[in-house]
Amino acid sequence: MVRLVLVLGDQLTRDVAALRAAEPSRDVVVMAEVMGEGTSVPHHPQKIALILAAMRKFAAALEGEGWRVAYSRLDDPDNSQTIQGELLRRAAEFSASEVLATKPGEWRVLRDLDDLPLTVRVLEDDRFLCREAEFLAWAEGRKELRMEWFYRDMRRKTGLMMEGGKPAGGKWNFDHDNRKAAKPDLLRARPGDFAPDPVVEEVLTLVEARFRHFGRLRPFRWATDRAGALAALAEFVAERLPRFGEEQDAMLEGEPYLSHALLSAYMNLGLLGPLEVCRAAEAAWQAGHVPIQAAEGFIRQIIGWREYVRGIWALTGPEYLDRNALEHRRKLPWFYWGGETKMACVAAVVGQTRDLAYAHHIQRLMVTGNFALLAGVDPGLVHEWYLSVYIDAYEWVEAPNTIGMSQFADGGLLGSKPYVSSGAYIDRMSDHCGACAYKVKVKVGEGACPFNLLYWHFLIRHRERFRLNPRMGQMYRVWDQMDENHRSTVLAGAGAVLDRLDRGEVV
Ligand code: FAD
Ligand code: DLZ
Repeated sequence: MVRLVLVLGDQLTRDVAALRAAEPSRDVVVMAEVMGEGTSVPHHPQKIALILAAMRKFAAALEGEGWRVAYSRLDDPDNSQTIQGELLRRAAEFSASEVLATKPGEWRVLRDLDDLPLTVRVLEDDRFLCREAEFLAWAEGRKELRMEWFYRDMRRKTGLMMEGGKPAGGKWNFDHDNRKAAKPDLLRARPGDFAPDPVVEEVLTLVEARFRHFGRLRPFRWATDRAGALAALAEFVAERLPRFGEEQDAMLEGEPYLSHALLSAYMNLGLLGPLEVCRAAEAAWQAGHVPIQAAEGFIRQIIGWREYVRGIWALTGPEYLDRNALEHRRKLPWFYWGGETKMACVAAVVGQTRDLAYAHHIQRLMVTGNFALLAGVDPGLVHEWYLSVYIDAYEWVEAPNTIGMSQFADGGLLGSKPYVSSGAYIDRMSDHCGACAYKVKVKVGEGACPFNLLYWHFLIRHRERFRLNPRMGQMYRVWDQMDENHRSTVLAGAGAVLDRLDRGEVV
């Protein structure tokens, strides 16, 4: 009896569980380009193009290995344009009643599979270093889930940068030497582009014709197969990793990449595995090419944060997407989708996101995320934006980062305090404020930076929740010592900014 083996657009590795469990002599691999996935949120055109091009190349590679692949192209006249529809169509075509699938990274897609009138066997996605059950066992009975403890266990488990059971260099974490403020001599990296080949060109033309979403499609620079992803990894390790860490949190106008890896999209698609990426960083450190703080800081992002957020996603389930602990209800300001804003930092990050489908972590967390949180935007809308606009965005990784880390909508499950700051942090970590229409040093009145005003508004409207938080008490003491008139002017100024947002006026 033929079985269908579903391979989704972000499961492009021979090691994915459903392919490992399948038999090439008997089973048919089903891959489907569908509008249903392309429009589930308004994905950035570069993200759609990357997925479709990588799917086509992966399907060709499987066929080359002898697999039977039933591949639906987006413009096939018979394409039903949903994953479910394509599975049903292929089931009829091959007289199959059983589907082997790897657990999708989005609850919506899993629900759709569960609803099919076929026998669907969903296998765990084990492309992670920590299995779901292992994370659940780790979380069980803990009063607080904190990434740092999880990370240490993952170091012990993988042996990465461990010496005789102890962390290399005698410390788990070298962040004391990392995260320097913006300075002019930061690495102005120009990562190599992957010129579109005929497969990519064909996909670009298709995406251009079919999707009218926020974001520029061209120039398209991404690698679309494993060989390209490996080349991108080698380039990062040789050229940018040595300064990773030190420059991790800095932002410079017109410099989107600095010393960042640009590897998340490839890992999330399946073109690179997390362990091989970490081993490459570890080897560069062992060879003396990379300082310990850079290698440790980078590996922590992957075996620490990446695995941790995936565990949180698996632990919390679909209801996590609806969390709104701070009861924020404001609409997402139009400038997130390309409208005008006078805030130089926000304009830089949104502009870069439109052009590249990429922003690094601090841009996502402390500029666009920070503003949305300070302004009280509905976290569901913030989640939809992040899931749409980034090249690496899939719910399992995006939702905990947005709903938990960035918007504190899970009430502190993922992080112990909200990531909010006034303009001073952005000024220290970037060079955006110099040419901004607002003045970061101005706290109230004409020209005051909206981050300054909204920061206090946020703290005061959530005072009951945060006043006893040991990491925030100091800020409440600062507020309480301010002159009464000053405090009223700050809150009135913040209220005026929020009114302007609500009226759709330029902020
Ligand atoms: P680098 O800065 O060079 O970091 C190296 C690697 O570490 C990344 O490739 C990534 O795999 C991993 N990593 C670092 N931080 C995180 C993190 N917090 N969570 C998971 N992995 C991490 N990452 C995604 O992969 N997909 C998303 O949809 C996504 N959404 C985010 C939304 C918000 C609001 C925030 C604050 C962060 C989000 N991140 C997401 C995490 C992080 O911003 C990206 O992984 C990183 O910017 C990717 O660029 P890079 O490869 O150059 O990473
Ligand atoms: C994101 C995406 C897009 C845009 N298009 C497709 C597609 O046409 N076919 C497909 O199999 N997968 C696509 N994906 C990825 C899926 O949405 C992804 O597998 C789920 O969101 C789970 O992570």
